[in-house]
Amino acid sequence: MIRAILPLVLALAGPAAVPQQATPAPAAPTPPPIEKPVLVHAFPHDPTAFTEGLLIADGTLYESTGREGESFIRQVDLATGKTLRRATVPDGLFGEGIVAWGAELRSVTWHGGRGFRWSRPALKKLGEWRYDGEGWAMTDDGHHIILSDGTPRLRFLDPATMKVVRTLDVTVNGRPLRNLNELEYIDGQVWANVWMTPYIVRIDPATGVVAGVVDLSDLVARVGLTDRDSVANGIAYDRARHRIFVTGKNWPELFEISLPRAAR
Ligand SMILES: [Ca+2]
Repeated sequence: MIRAILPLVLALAGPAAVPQQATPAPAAPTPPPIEKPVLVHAFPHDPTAFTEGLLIADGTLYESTGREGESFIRQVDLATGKTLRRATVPDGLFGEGIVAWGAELRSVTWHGGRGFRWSRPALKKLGEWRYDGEGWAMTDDGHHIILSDGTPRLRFLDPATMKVVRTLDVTVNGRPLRNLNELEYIDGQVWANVWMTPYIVRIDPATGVVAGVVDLSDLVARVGLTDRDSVANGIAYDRARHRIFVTGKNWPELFEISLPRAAR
């Protein structure tokens, strides 16, 4: 875990000191601010849920979970954390993220390029779609579906065809930032959990530059899990009520958070 965190920490720390040279190096990019969120409210969360995707659509919370044999698409009651409906990801695949589009949820799986379409809220499987490479998470900006795959490159898909229309290379301090995982589009930025770290990065969707880092360390400490896989993952935005929710894999709680106004 330490090794996984180091690249981001090093990147955030800015360029290493170098001996004075005759030719000055180009100005380094300004490091993004690191922001501690305010905890607004804690809700129960199913500790068996290996959270891969989280979203709110039409006031309803949906969650997808991973691991073979434990991969589900769920409708969840926010107040109690109870599963209201559940669909099983087919064929023992490792489920990853979900996105709501129209009257559907669409989901991806880790390996094999198999995505699925589900009705909502009934969660009946409607069909399948394909993509290249791995699938980690999705969100949408109202025009395109955005797909992460663990690399620094986000794919923007045409929701009608699910084909790639553009890509976005994400950088922090001028360096590529890999392990982009769960996504949420919030007020004109793409938020992404960085896998195996307590950080969410806020990405400018025009440039790919990380504009801010949300540090969930206090919430990680609060849940106190020691399993190295029980990382922060899952971001949902209630667009109607401007509420932001985060959780983690097997976390017993799901949190509404806010950022200090100055950070937004
Ligand atoms: Ca999300």
